[in-house]
Amino acid sequence: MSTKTRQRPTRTNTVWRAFDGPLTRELVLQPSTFGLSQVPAALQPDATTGTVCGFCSIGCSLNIHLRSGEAIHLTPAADSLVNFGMACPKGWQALSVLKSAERGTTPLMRGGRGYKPISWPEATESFCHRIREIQARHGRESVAFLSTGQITTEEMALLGAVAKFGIGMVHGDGNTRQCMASSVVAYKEAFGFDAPPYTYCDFKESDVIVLVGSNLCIAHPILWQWVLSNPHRPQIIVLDPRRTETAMAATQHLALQPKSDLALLYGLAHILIREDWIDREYIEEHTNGFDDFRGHLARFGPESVASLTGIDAETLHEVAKIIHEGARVSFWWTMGVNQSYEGVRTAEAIINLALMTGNIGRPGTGANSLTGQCNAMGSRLFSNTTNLLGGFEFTSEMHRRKVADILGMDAARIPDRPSWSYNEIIEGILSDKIKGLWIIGTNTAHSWINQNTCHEILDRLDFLVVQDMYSTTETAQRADLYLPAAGWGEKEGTFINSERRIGLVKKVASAPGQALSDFAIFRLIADSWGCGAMFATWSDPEAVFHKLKQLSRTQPCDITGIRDYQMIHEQGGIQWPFPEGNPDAMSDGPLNSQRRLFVDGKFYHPDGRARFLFEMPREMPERPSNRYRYLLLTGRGTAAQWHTQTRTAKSAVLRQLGPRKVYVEINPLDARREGIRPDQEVIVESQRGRLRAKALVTPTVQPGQVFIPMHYATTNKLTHAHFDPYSKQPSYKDCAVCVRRYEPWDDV
Ligand SMILES: Nc1nc2c(c(=O)[nH]1)N[C@H]1C(S)=C(S)[C@@H](COP(=O)(O)OP(=O)(O)OC[C@H]3O[C@@H](n4cnc5c(=O)[nH]c(N)nc54)[C@H](O)[C@@H]3O)O[C@H]1N2
Ligand SMILES: Nc1nc2c(c(=O)[nH]1)N[C@H]1C(S)=C(S)[C@@H](COP(=O)(O)OP(=O)(O)OC[C@H]3O[C@@H](n4cnc5c(=O)[nH]c(N)nc54)[C@H](O)[C@@H]3O)O[C@H]1N2
Ligand code: SF4
Ligand SMILES: [Mo]
Repeated sequence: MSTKTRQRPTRTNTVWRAFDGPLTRELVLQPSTFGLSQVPAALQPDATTGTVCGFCSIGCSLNIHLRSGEAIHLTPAADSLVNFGMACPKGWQALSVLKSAERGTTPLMRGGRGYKPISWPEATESFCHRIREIQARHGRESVAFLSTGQITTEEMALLGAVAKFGIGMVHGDGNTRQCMASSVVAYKEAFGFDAPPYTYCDFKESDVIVLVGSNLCIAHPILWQWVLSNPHRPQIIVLDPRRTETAMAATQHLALQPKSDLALLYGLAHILIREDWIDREYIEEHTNGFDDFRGHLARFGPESVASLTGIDAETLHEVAKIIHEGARVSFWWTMGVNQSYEGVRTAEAIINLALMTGNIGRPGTGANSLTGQCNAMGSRLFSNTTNLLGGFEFTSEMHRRKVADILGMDAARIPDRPSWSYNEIIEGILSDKIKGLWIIGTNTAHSWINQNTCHEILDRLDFLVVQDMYSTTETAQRADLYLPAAGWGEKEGTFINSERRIGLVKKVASAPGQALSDFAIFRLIADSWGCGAMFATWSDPEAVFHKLKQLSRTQPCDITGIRDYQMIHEQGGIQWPFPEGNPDAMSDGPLNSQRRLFVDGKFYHPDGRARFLFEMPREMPERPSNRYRYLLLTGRGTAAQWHTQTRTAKSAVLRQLGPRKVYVEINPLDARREGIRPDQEVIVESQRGRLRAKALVTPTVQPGQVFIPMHYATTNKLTHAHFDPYSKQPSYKDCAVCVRRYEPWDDV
């Protein structure tokens, strides 16, 4: 390990656990190992271009080295504002996952015995014919789409416009529902717009960093590097039931009981008020609802909070004091918060802490939700699913007219209702309201909660279209029609990263066979449907980008000051908002590269104030019982595995860096109690299904809890379909299971 990254050995030690093994250490830490001098002459690049990584939402800049216009290898961009010369294993391997025999090379139609290859005209004609037929028989709303945070913003916008304004669908949602919906609702309610306020530099400038349900070392490895580059020797407080890699590297780990966050956060707020450790001036000038919140907190004294959370009153007090003493405190959260039956209120409880202590709008502060996928943030603004394009409301006639005017379309074509959410679409299939479904860039049959029912449900459809890079995904294999899509690196467009930075992705490789970019597929479908004329000026991604700019005008996410793609490229990404005429856009010098929101204390509600929101905690719907003794937590396993592994499993290097087979982490006390030895095969069972796994006996999970990564096809056989009532986000991290030894007669 290089000495540079070992400024504070006690912390870095454990970080690299995620990448254990000499090979990966080099991959992550020493780009120079892969210096161009070592590349054989025949493979020397003749050009290099910059792009943004297509896996996680950090949005690392990568330099792609080309020969005759095709990528031959890549290195992380040393001058990047985001990743300063580093990448995690997924980034390093981004090109290798494109080359696979499992890539779709031609459209496929399900026939009598399996699938038969068809041409694009046949595919789009069949798509339109079947969908028209279903709509004629069951109504316009009987066909829906499910999309993704992993295509470009321009593709999302085109899909949302073609599907809703062209084809007349009303319902279309994205996999971002599984991921970000709770943060979206929390921000809208508290700030008046879905606006994560931070810039990554805040990790570097904080003196207290609070991470709630966020395993940065695994899920956002380069952000952990930002934490390590912090010169203030920050306090790092991690709230996570598991002793994750991040928790081990923190200065304080609160291993709270799962889903007791709300009580704990209210407990902290209670102490902050009691000790008068709050910023009265900030509360007075910039917020609403504090007095009611204070009243609500009366019930969350440290003693009762201790009994609910498992965190004693003294520790709670100590943490409140650290927050009070910090001059710059930043609060960050991810799926341990959002994926919950009370995710919205938990996110809002974090926002409340930032507001009441005045930790917002200044360097090193903020109530900061970390996004997951490379373009989840693009989806939040421009996918035309829950919001009308650009963060507008479908229900507002004024908004519909405004959007229609900008796009030169008939306002009557815009639905006057928001879409059903993902779970409502799935339930709609069950109640025969949805008969046709178009799935783009998400692997529903693996990743949706409670998979057994999900499989049955997908099989009920009259027509399932799956558009994916690979024809072998669990979902593609259930399709009536499969459309082969180009992936990251094979097309152009923009992504928006977690810190609201718009980055440019380039075409650096050719898609295999007849696979087409999603953009091209949406245009073909529009033409075949007969609504192509509506999209005549949506000719290429950059033309669409200019439309999105116009839609954003005067919205909080105004990007009218971005001249064109070239400007994004030159600046290494530009954070929204970036309105026309802003001082940065006017100057010839370099842009202010780290921009945060709410510097002036003005929020997006009409009165300019942020709101305190709160509610009593709810009962966990499925608590462990005598029969199902353990609470199952799920999440990310290693830095080398991405979600359902359709992409990462294609790389020989990445396959070496994550366990191939499903495993369950179980505490040594529980293992002993169940008579389970390390590495033994076990059965994990919930009320809904069971799976076979290898036991990883480890004290990183608490007694009474077990953990299984989401990367394995069987994990969601166990999960229990329940949701946050406001965001409709699935609560993936709490259901009751039993664990026992596998016996030879077990049929699993
Ligand atoms: N390597 C890798 N990186 C990824 C991804 C990937 O698949 N692989 N996916 C990306 C995506 S889309 C996302 S959304 C992010 C997710 O990033 P994270 O949210 O950081 O990842 P998770 O492992 O899902 O969940 C984080 C933690 O929540 C904890 N947790 C569970 N229940 C509770 C609870 O009740 N309270 C608290 N406080 N914590 C709890 C879990 O123990 C887990 O350690 O990662 C992104 N980055
Ligand atoms: N138990 C449990 N389940 C979970 C979670 C959990 O923590 N626990 N986390 C949830 C979260 S946060 C998320 S984000 C979801 C992720 O769940 P999914 O979205 O299902 O996961 P991916 O494997 O990323 O699937 C993306 C699909 O898109 C394809 N693809 C990639 N790029 C492109 C492209 O450019 N065009 C097209 N057309 N296709 C493309 C890939 O091949 C892949 O099949 O899983 C959720 N499920
Ligand atoms: S940290 Fe995220 S954006 Fe950076 S290289 Fe890894 S997957 Fe890509
Ligand atoms: Mo996610």
